[in-house]
Amino acid sequence: TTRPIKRALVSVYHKEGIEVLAKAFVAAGTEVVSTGSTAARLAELGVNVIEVQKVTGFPESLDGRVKTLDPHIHAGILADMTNPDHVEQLRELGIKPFDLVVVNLYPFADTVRSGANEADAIEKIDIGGPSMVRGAAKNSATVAIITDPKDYELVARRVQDGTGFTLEERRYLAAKAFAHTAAYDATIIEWASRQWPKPASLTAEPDADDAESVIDEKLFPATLTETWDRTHVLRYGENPHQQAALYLDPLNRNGFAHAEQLGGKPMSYNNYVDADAAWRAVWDFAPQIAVAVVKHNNPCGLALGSTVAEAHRKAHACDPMSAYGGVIAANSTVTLEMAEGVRPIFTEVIVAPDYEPEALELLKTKKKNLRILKVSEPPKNARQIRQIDGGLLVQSTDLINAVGDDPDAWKLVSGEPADEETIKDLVFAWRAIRCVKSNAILVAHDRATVGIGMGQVNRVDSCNLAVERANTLADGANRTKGAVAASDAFFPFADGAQILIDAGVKAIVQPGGSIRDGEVFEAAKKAGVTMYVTGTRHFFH
Ligand code: 93A
Repeated sequence: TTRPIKRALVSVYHKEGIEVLAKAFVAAGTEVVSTGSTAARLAELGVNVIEVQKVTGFPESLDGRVKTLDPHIHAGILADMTNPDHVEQLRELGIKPFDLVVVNLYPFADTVRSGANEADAIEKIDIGGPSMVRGAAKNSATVAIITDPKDYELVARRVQDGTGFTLEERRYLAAKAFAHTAAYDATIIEWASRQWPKPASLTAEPDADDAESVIDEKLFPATLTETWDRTHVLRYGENPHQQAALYLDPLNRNGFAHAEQLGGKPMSYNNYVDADAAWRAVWDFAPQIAVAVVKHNNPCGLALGSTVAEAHRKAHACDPMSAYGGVIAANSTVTLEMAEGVRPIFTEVIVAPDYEPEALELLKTKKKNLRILKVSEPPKNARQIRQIDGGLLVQSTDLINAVGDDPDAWKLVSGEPADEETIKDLVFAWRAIRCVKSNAILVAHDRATVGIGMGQVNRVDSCNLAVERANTLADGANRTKGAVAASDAFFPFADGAQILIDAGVKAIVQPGGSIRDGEVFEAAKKAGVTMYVTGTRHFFH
């Protein structure tokens, strides 16, 4: 399986360290094919190098974009010389195989980091290099691929002593090479998705053909044949005259339905619905500490805190009246301090990834009816299933850090850019609004909701509700003044935004995209209110 290196292809951006290779090539009489400046450098070092154009019969062209992208090169890389048919074809084509490919890629990451403009960055996206690397890695049956200058010494030795590499070694080098191109592409993806965010013209619902082609087959198989096992028969359904049971999704073994109950009465159908909503509201805020209080499938308070107890206090303070008989979810371990805070509040269910032993003890002994659930983090690529008459609708979960959630990509359409503190509140409000039933308007201050308007059939009512809740539930305090607001979808008219502006919010975040965006932005501008558009929305019905 060891293959001596008789013919090598060398194309390296960084020329450092190739002296040692050159020396070995000369000593062993290796035939070396190489690109422009690599060939020049190797020639300087005394290698009798063959320029790539000689092999391709085609000039290096388009400013170097096309150098090695040619079948005379790629057939030489990809021919499996253990396959007699490949050997025969190469002979007929007059192409010689390579035993070794040495490539290092255009320095894309360094170029971007140096603050280069877009055109320069694009020019540093290596296409020919990764093609050779991946070709050689695929064909590790006969080719050794080197992408790491640290390996030059090793290669030089193997060239010079005529041993080449064993199959095992070539396979290892191939795996390393695939990792290298994957990391290279990941850098390009990160840059491109920042540089070229999704334009509004593509944010509309994809048409059916599009949707079919991008669907994740694991979550959306052509036929749902998975087995869903019944785990609990519930006492009754949403109402006592309805029968009900819980089934487990085989594709989401960490989901909320799999929660372990540590105390309290059996879970009811409505408990499951509300506790799921509460858990959904907080879990992916991590590593930030978040607590939600939910009633009737909607949050009546959601907040971040430096401790879980603080987050709970802030969430509860949003709407203490509605929190009565609610469900509480925390995305981090419930501490004794939080348990003390929960103790006086009539609560149906508490959900968290864990409990301090003293906290659990207190909840179990002092709140005997409280259902205590311990749940692990669900997978990020989970799906949601909803029944319609005669069918099931399946969609991927709307997660925090969805497209459009990064404030760096938001567009300022009115007022001054928000200061750091305000941005933090806007980001919180925008993330929090995912769990509020549409039409949703959320007013927030200091990383806590202070007024939520949800589930209304027009946005004006949601705006009024959010403002009213913020200000009537606060013992006379004005909680909208100086706060921020988020809207889960665009304002179709300026009237809803005007209600928030009149209530004194200093900044608003919303998707934008209404035909009357101009009027909405104008209303904010007139009042000197900062407004950002995100380009994506967070409907939740
Ligand atoms: O512009 S490319 O994507 N097109 C090519 O056909 C090609 N072939 C090799 N870049 C290409 N390369 C890259 O050129 C290699 O990955 C290497 O980084 C560099 C070496 O070119 P030179 O030898 O002229 O410095």
